[in-house]
Amino acid sequence: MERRVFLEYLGIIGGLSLSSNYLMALDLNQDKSTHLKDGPPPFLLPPLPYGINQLEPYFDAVTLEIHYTKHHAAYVSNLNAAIKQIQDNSIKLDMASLMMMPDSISKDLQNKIRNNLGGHANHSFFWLSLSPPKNKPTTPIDPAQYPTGEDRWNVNNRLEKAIIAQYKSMEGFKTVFNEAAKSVFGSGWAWLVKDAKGKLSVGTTPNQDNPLMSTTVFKGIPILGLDVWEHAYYLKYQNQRANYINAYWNLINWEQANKLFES
Ligand code: MN3
Repeated sequence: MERRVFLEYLGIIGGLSLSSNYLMALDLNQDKSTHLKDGPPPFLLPPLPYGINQLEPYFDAVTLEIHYTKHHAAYVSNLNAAIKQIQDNSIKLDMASLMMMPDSISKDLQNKIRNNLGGHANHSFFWLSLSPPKNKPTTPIDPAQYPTGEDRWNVNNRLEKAIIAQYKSMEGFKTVFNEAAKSVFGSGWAWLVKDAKGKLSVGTTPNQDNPLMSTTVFKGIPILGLDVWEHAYYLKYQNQRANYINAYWNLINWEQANKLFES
């Protein structure tokens, strides 16, 4: 799938239907017609769909800027460096193919691709899964007292209905998701995914692994994903990961999550 689809997904190209799933949305691989002549086309750092300070106060601008322009950008450049080393011309250099970790790639290179492709895909997805808060607090609030985020839920959406059917209530789901996010030892991600039949599950992946990778134990199609690496929160929240997780509920783009669930 082409770059156009990703741009559609971001809403940059108006009037066209949104892409139908996560991988199509994230496959940033550009014009494949040229890569056989010129080497693999580079993956690109996608634009942030909001300003760097628009997720305040929940995600602060300094952390977001470093996260996006340093961490995410490094995954992209390291990924591009790794795929340049792939010797096997039969390997397709798109996200879906690379996530299957082709056997003909050396273990060392597989690890580089796993970490950096995962880092690139997960962060691209993460930025898209957030949106600015509607009602910003006008005075500083202790993060332990942040709102619950339930003003962002739309219980008429299919996703929220499916969540309530499976987890009894949105609050019940929130508890399960928060516990998963808190349980990640070291660095990793918490996810809400669906299987091929639309059944939901919550789980985690270590490091930059992704539920779509062949190497991952927890599998599914991502609907929501939360970065719980310390680089995502430490400047603002220090060791209080639970406060960062609570803040996240004020930024979840449920409209988009619902579109992914329905696709
Ligand atoms: Mn991160």
